[in-house]
Amino acid sequence: NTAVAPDTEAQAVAPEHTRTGMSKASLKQAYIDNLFYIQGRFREVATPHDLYMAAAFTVRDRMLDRWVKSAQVYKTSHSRTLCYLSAEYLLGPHLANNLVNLGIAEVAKRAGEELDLDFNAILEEEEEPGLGNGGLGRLAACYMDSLATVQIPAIGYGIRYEFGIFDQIIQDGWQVERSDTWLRNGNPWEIPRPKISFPVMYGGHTEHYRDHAERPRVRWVPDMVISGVAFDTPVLGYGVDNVNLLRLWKAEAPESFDFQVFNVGDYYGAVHAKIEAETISKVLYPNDDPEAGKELRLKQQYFFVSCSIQDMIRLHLNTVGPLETFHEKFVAQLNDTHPAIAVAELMRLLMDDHEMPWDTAWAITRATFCYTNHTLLPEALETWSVGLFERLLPRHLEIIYEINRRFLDEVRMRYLGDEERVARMSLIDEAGGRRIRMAHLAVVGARAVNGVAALHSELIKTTLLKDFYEMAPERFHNVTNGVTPRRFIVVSNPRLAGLITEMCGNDRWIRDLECLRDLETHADDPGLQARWREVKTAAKSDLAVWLKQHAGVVLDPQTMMFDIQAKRLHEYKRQHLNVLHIIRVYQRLKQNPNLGMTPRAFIFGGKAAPGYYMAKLMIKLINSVAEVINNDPQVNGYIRVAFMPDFNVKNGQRLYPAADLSEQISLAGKEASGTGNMKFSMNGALTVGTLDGANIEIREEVGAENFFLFGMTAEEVRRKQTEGYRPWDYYHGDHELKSDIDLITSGLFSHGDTSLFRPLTDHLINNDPFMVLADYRAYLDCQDRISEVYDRPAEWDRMSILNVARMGKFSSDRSIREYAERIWSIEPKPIGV
Ligand code: BZD
Repeated sequence: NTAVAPDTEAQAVAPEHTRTGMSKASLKQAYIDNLFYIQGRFREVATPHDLYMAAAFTVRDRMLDRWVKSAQVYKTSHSRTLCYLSAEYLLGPHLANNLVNLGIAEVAKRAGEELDLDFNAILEEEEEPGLGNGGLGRLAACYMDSLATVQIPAIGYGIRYEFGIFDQIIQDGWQVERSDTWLRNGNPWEIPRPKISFPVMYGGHTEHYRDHAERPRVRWVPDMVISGVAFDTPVLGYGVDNVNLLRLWKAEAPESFDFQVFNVGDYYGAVHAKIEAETISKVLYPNDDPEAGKELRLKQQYFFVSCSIQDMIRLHLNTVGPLETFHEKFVAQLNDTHPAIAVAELMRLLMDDHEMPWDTAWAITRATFCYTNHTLLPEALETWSVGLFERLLPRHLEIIYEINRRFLDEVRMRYLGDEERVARMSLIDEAGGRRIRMAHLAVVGARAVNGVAALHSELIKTTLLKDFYEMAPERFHNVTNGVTPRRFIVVSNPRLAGLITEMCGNDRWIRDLECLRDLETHADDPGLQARWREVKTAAKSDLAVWLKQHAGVVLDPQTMMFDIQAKRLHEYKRQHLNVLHIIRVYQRLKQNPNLGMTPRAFIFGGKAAPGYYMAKLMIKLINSVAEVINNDPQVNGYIRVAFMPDFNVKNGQRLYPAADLSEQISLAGKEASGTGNMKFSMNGALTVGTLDGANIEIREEVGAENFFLFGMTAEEVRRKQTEGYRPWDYYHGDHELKSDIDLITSGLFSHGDTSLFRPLTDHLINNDPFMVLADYRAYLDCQDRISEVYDRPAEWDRMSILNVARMGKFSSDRSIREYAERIWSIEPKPIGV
């Protein structure tokens, strides 16, 4: 093009293809070409978004040859393939991550500089796909990164929501939700596949008949058919040529949709039907526990599951052949129960469409699925009313009944006369309105079940799925969660990544996180400690700048400890315990303004489910306490409180590097694993935490002396609950606790309004289901110890270095290898381009 003078350097590397070349000159030329030919712009008139798109296409081009090659290798070698079925993928921005995984982050940055581009501004321009709520959705994204990196052939299946998780803004201290319009400016990372499309049926009735050979058959006559269209996103592994596929389905009215034939004269009705079809992939449900009975949610689940299973069958028939070997080609991992209907769907397709007898179909189905549980909270276990199922998925209900009938026969045979056990294990909860227990369907239909941290997996066996464990203990596993160090160290914290690489002498740790152990020998080295601290302070400064701009709070990165709790707002996660500590410190300072204390910035981030009143009130409380403290000159030199609006992957990447202290304070036994705990610790934060979820394993790894432990154990919690927990006694038995709670109700934080926070304080005093009051004193004592240690920098830095050095276990690469070896039996398949 003529807009920019051709680069002489670019001409010098002529043999390099402009779409694949990795040299600086090629990248520059490709960037200018893309800006011109794809965006139709030259530099002088390009908008920031044009500049971003040109960068995205330049990077995407470099993934495509690897993608095609991977597909070829996987196909010709008939590779056993993992299909990850997840209703959520919380991917985060692609551009920086893909640059890192391609290994061209540095050269691209230099190319950008030479083109006079503001590299950071380009990265900031990307709108992240927020197709998930929290930990579960982010785990799916980390696993996609690791699957490619450890070279496991895999397809991630999910939903291409038009609106992802809402954007959070804070108004007058309250959370306000804004719709997330991530597709507004187009998505350069996806490739639409209009020809890969499947019909999905809903409603109607079934017909039982006999075929020409007098075999009993079933026909499902639906009253609605929509179509699912594939949108593919390449997922490149780090430092390898493997590119896996993330295939997300968009709901559309079927192609055969015919206004004339189906809706004679009813034009309006026809348009309505089209809209109804498209509604199915419109919006992500923003609850991180299932809201009972939402018909559209069940439609969404079945929608993506049906498309995915049909796609797997198509792939199998195209490559391997007979469906009898389906389970040898594919393993399907169910990410919680959201895709559990897949068990019935595969049965239906094998029997009704492919004429397989029940026993054969069942053997294949059972051999195909594995199920990951992510919660023990009873209110978070998914059930669907039989009535809704009958209306929406009549054929699946029949199949579920039949699965249940055969399964309960087995139970009866095994436990003669134990009808209570039969009722407990049934796929149908008969108590108070019949409901289908999706977790039971997943367990019965899967050959392996796993929890996401050691404690959680134990509790699954002893409580939630005890009966199932007794019947088939060999099917129960633990795979402790992990997170990808590419996004959560290399991309988020380049300064720390650089320092680690320097200390280790190479960057092998990025693919083998156990290499971080090399840092251990330097933990006491004052030289490293000083640089370690510099890196942390620089990240804190970046965060402080951002928070000043976006939350209007000024924090001092030099003197203040950054104490951060970032996660979904939930009573069991106990953000209010954190707030009680802040109020205690505040009161101490007010009583003794000369108290020499360690300055702290208390930073929060997290979204509340829009319908979860108590969680929203906790946000309001945090912001109200912030307002009082930050404006009180008597204390605000020592403590400040900030709420980061719109905690998402992108903003998380600002928080993790900047934390000195990571708050992981859920009630023991409630947090299945947690993954934020790992992200913080990997970035050198020390953890204050309970013996819950993966905290236990983090503490084991980093050493008890490098972890701030407090609170009851899961066993103590259980005992207290059975003995009868009385929060009232704690409230009256600890005058500081009482005075902290009373300060909330006094109206100090609510401009004199004594009723605003009542629902919260009353609930604590009278019910306190997550035992905040019981752990209060232990938490405060622990926090005092933390402040003391923070005042001894050499000790703190040593602990911080050791935390990072011992985080090898928490790479999602390790998790994926465990799944691959112990559960999936899938071998890595390297790709050589
Ligand atoms: O899954 C979370 C758990 O609470 C964490 O302890 C765990 O670390 C992660 C990953 O295993 N669960 C969720 O995030 N759950 C949801 O987001 C969710 C979403 C929709 C419906 C139900 C739950």
